[in-house]
Amino acid sequence: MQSREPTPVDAIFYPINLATSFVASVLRFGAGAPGAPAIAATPPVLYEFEGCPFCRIAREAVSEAGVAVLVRPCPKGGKRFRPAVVELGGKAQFPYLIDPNTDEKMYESANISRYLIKTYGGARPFMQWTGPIDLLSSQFGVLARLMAGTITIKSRAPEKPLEFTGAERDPRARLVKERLCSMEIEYLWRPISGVPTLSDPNTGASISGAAEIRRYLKENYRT
Ligand SMILES: N[C@@H](CCC(=O)N[C@@H](CS)C(=O)NCC(=O)O)C(=O)O
Repeated sequence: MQSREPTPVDAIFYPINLATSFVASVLRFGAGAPGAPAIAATPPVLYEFEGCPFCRIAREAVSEAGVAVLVRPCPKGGKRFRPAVVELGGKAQFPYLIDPNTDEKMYESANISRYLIKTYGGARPFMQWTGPIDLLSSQFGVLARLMAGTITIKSRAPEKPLEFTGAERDPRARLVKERLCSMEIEYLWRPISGVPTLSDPNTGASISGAAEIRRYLKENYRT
């Protein structure tokens, strides 16, 4: 069930969250605009977490490539998907990408970015031309959000992955992805511009708007 009214805490903190998320987007000079949509027979799987500056670089490439990916969030201390990365790749390092369409598996944000662009299209994300500023500004972006999406929040795992649309560059979408990440909720991410939307095949719910989605996640999946 989704209540209509924000709690007083949400009403106070949401505008602050939105403002600092906007700062994070500005620090990236608006990088992460969705490119032309690309089709993958099966979505590549991205293991990452929002509070990781390297993972942002990989997510911006996902956006640029316009390809939908299955995100398996791996915040620090996460138990749901982190172990799989160690098992599959040999170490806990993020981001990590698996593409079932080509059987490619890889660490390293630069390799992931190059691979996605080469395989699914788009141009090299522009921040990568800035050399060390790329990582530095991504780190500042993490700090602007007080490292949101780094630690876990107790949650119940949905049976089927949720489906989320929103652009990497969009401050509202970031607020949703941070929440999904901390709750270790797997989701099919379609990097598309516009108001963020969430569909939940487990309940049939369809929600738009970041504040509403965050509330839905809290009410339905927090334990
Ligand atoms: N050179 C790697 C660095 C990746 C990296 O250091 N990621 C950090 C998170 S920001 C990590 O995996 N730390 C170990 C952990 O979170 O357990 C890249 O560009 O992907």
